[in-house]
Amino acid sequence: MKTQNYILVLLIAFSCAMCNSSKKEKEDKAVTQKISKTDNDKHIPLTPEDSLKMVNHTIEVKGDVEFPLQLSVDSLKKMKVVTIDDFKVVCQSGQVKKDNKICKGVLLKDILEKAKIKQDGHKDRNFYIVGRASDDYKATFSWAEIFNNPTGENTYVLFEENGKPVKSGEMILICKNDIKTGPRHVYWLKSIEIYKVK
Ligand SMILES: Nc1nc2c(c(=O)[nH]1)N[C@H]1C(S)=C(S)[C@@H](COP(=O)(O)O)O[C@H]1N2
Ligand SMILES: [Mo]
Repeated sequence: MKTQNYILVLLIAFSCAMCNSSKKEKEDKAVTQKISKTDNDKHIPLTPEDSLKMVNHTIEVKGDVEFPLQLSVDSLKKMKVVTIDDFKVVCQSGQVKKDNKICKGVLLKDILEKAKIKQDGHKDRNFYIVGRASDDYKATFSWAEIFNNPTGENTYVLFEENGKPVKSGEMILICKNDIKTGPRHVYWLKSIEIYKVK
C-alpha cells in the first residue's frame, strides 16, 4: 500500500473512533450546555423536549466493582423494594420543593452489594460513591456512610412517588436523613460510580 493510502485509512479510522460517543451523550451535552450557560443557582425550566432528552431508562453501576450493572426500573422491582413514607425535598435555601406521602425504591446499599465493591481486605474501606445525572449534577457518598452508619439505611434509588413512576427521569437517588434533602436528591440519575481514594 502506498504511504498516502495508508495515511488515508488511518485518518478514516481515527474519525470513526471520534464519532463513537453515543447520540444520547451528545444530546445530554447539548442540554447541559444550555443549563450551564445560565446562572447555576437558578432553576432553569427546560422545554418538555429537552427534559425528555435527559431521561435514562437504565442506570449504570460502574467503577471499582466486580460486577458492573445496568439497572432499569424493572430490575429494581426484582430486588428488595422498600416503602418510604413522608419524604420531603428541601433545598439548601430551606424551600420545600416536594412533599411525597409515599415512595418506593431500593437501598443503595443493596445495589452496591450486588455490584460488589472490589475490596482488598477488611481495611480497604476508602471508597466514594458518586450518583451522577444526565445534566452532570452529582452527589457523593462515602463507603463508611453507606456501610457503617445509619445513612446506609436511608439512601435509596427511588422509582415511584405517590403511586406513580417518578417524574424527572425514571430513577432518583435520595438520602432521607440529610438535614437538607435537596442536595443529595439526584434526578435524571444516569450512573452510580464507585471509586477508591487514591
Ligand atoms: N439532575 C439534577 N438533580 C438535581 C438538581 C439538578 O439541577 N439536576 N438540583 C438539586 C437541587 S438544588 C434541589 S433543591 C432538588 C430539587 O430541585 P428541583 O427544584 O429542580 O426539583 O433537586 C436536586 N437534584
Ligand atoms: Mo437546591
